[in-house]
Amino acid sequence: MRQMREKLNLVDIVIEVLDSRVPYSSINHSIKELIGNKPLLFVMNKSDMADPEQNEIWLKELNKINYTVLIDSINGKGNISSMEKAIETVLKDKIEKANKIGKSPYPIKTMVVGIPNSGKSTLMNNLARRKAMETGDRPGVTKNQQYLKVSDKLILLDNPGVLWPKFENQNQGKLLSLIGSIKDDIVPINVIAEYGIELLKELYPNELKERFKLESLGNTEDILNEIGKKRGCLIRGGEIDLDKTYDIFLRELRSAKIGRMTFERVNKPL
Ligand SMILES: Nc1nc2c(ncn2[C@@H]2O[C@H](COP(=O)(O)OP(=O)(O)OP(=O)(O)O)[C@@H](O)[C@H]2O)c(=O)[nH]1
Ligand SMILES: [Mg+2]
Repeated sequence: MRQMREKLNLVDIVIEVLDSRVPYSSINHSIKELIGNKPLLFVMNKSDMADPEQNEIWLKELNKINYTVLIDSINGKGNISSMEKAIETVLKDKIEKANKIGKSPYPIKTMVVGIPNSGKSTLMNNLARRKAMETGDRPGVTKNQQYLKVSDKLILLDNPGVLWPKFENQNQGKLLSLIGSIKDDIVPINVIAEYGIELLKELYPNELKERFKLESLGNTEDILNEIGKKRGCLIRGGEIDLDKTYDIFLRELRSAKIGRMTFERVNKPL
């Protein structure tokens, strides 16, 4: 946060990269406080892993808070132009003002922020059409701020992912662990997996049943045991290897193999 504050005066706009699977909990409200009046653009990333219907609902909802664009950075280069357009829309007044006095508004300097693993560096690589930034499917890949010149019109500044100092409630921490934005050694893996099962029972019961060939959905412990059995996670004596089961379940959930899912609902607190 300190590093971001130091660079704030040098940029024209801040892009906050959100994870579409947790649209509300991936907003870091202390960023808004930090940047004050600096223009802010929300980008709903990883939309290809989120529930398509919920994507549209959340896009409308987030637009009530702040200008928001929905993109799918992995598939399709069409997103690049929608990003560029969104940046120009948010900076419309500034660009017009500069043009009026015959000054170039370019290059637009953009600071890219967001929770760990939301896809900031990937988005930057896509915008630059080359793999300039290191990316990886775990939180904490980017460790330092780094500039990337996309073109004569656009310069981006990557930042390490940050979480806010205090969660609104305990479930928020579990939710961010569930999607892989918090390192697995922070919240115990059984707690994350059990929370995941509970959420799926409520929001996506059919997908859960289908993926693991479950006949019915009983209590959470039974479901995890059943998944372990179905996947052959056994230790000597025929007991279920629960650690292995948690790992399989979380891996499949995080990679959207169970289905495209959004874990938060508009107007429904965690
Ligand atoms: N399916 C899908 N995967 C994505 C998308 N964007 C990024 N990813 C993947 O998500 C993982 C994290 O991407 P990064 O770009 O490293 O994320 P980051 O926000 O820079 O992460 P930190 O630097 O650790 O904070 C990588 O495995 C990417 O391939 C997306 O839109 N869809
Ligand atoms: Mg990164």
